Amino acid sequence: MRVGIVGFPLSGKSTVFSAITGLGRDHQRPGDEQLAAVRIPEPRLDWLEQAYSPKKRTEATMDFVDLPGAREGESEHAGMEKHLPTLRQADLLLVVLRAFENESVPAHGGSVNPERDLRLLRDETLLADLAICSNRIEKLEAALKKPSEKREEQRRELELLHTCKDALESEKPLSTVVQAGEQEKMVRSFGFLTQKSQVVLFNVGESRIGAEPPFRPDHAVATFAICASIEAEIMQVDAADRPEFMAGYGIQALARDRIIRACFDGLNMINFLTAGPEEVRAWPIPRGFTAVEAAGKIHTDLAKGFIKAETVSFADLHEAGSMREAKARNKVRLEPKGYVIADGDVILFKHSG
Ligand SMILES: Nc1nc2c(ncn2[C@@H]2O[C@H](COP(=O)(O)OP(=O)(O)OP(=O)(O)O)[C@@H](O)[C@H]2O)c(=O)[nH]1
Ligand SMILES: [Mg+2]
Repeated sequence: MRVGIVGFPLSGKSTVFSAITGLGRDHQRPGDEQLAAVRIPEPRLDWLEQAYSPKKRTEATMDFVDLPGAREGESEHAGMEKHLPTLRQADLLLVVLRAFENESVPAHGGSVNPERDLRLLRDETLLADLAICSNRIEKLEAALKKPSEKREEQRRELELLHTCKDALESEKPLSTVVQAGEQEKMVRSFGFLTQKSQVVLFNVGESRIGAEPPFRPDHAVATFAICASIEAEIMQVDAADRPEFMAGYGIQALARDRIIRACFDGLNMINFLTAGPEEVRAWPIPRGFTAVEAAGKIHTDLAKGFIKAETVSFADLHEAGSMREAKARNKVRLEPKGYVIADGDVILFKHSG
């Protein structure tokens, strides 16, 4: 799972990266792409950890990528063109919009205007995808003039790409036209930017801490307003001292946990949980995964020798207080291979071999 941070120069992308990953600016080398894995908050593990006192606790992680800023003299666009290959590899885009006033930091376009910036960024992504679409259409049309075994496949791809092109030309993101399943598979390798889920982040000034986002953008899976510079600063403080600093700024909770979680949800991922004396652990899987697919995430042997998935929802386990009591209350089910996993299921896979 990879999140790419995008935004105009000096919108605060690297500051947001710091606020989320906790990596200070002194760890970041200007001119280099930065990548860091962050743990996805899973508060249900807190309770499981207490209940099982395991040797180890393991959360799932997600990668965040910050692109290098534009060099002096480079044109003042989002610089996306140069970074397209990196962005296309991301699963989700975290869009950073400048919403803070600070005279010493020049604003893109000469003024602070997040609405305009979002429009311009969207135009850039639409155009970038359109270029890929047109290119591929041309190639496919040429290929279809010659006899080939892949004719039928190529014709279907061409049809889909025409649908994509029409959507892009009427300024619709591809997330609204490409269907999950076969269509998604057909265009996956292109890494269309407008097909990716977007989380939009307004980077507001110190005076607007705690304010609501100024507007709710269309096609965003979640929207946040944060003061990235303050949150990045607080992340540099020892965890034990953070509450005091936060209180000083009137911040109740850092936005990072909610942002990471929103990215996870935006990717349509859920966690199932395993718990025992060795380890309590969160396992990320796409929503809709079956029990046998989930077992395969842990180990291929578990999928191969799959017998049943002993399953209890976290809520039921928590309410019962222990696995023994959950069983006594008939809350623990033996699910077959095709059972569709629900978020927060606590599972023990029964297997042979
Ligand atoms: N006042 C204020 N300044 C901020 C905030 N966020 C970032 N800045 C400042 O804005 C400047 C640019 O921030 P960066 O995080 O480097 O922005 P960027 O988008 O990574 O910039 P490039 O990588 O060069 O495109 C820095 O001087 C930050 O300290 C904020 O929330 N409030
Ligand atoms: Mg930067």
